[in-house]
Amino acid sequence: MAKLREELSRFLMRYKFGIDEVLTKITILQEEFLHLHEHNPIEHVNSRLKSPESIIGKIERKSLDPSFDSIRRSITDIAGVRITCSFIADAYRVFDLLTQQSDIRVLEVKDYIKDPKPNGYRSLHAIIEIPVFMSDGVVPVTVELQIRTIAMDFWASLEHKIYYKYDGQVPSALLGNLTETADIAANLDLRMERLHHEVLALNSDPSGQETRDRPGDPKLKGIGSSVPG
Ligand code: 0O2
Repeated sequence: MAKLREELSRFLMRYKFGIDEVLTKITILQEEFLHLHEHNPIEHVNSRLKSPESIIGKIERKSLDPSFDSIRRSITDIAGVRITCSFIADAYRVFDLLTQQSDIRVLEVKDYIKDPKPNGYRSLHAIIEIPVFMSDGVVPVTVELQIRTIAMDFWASLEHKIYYKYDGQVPSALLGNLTETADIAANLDLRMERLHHEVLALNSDPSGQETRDRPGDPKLKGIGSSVPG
């Protein structure tokens, strides 16, 4: 039992170091943005290491072989980092800045901003692999990245609380309300981003003559057309 505990804590330690590596990269980006650019795309960052109980729960739910090898291959969210950004374009920018780094390997991307879940959940997810240098060699560690806006994060944390309060059996009226609220939050994101661009344009042209959206902004294309104002 003592040996198993020791092995488990060594196994989880790698994931903690994987989180540390990703957080260092994010801190560097944040500090660089603070010094060199007017706008910092990152609002806040959270990280979490999955607890042994939660890992065991997932092994049971997914009927996985309980060996470390199988857990490493099948459970990709033992290490999780969530980055909250001000705007949708910032979420994609931070995603690119991180995933284009040469020591990061992207294993999977799920873009729930472009394709929201049926309940309205929006977020940009990626499973990445990052090298961790241990005393006995280098180990690739998988980390789940979740990148989203403040509005998406606000909605997801409320939905999460409601889901747990009702133990997954959320009344359908409440579910409908949640999905509607997710659409309102998405609309808020678009309007806030549009406002932000208008202020930027005003700053670059104080005469105020060029206050339209940037026509070529790919992240706003199409999705802004239904926004009133
Ligand atoms: P926790 O406690 O946040 O870690 P998986 O079972 O993880 O392999 P899945 O569902 O294919 O499978 O992964 P996906 O879609 O990338 O979602 C993983 C995580 O995204 C979840 O982790 C949540 O954190 C978040 N998430 C996904 N869908 C929703 C949603 O509808 N509402 C909210 N609030 N969060 C969501 P965990 O393990 O569920 O929880």
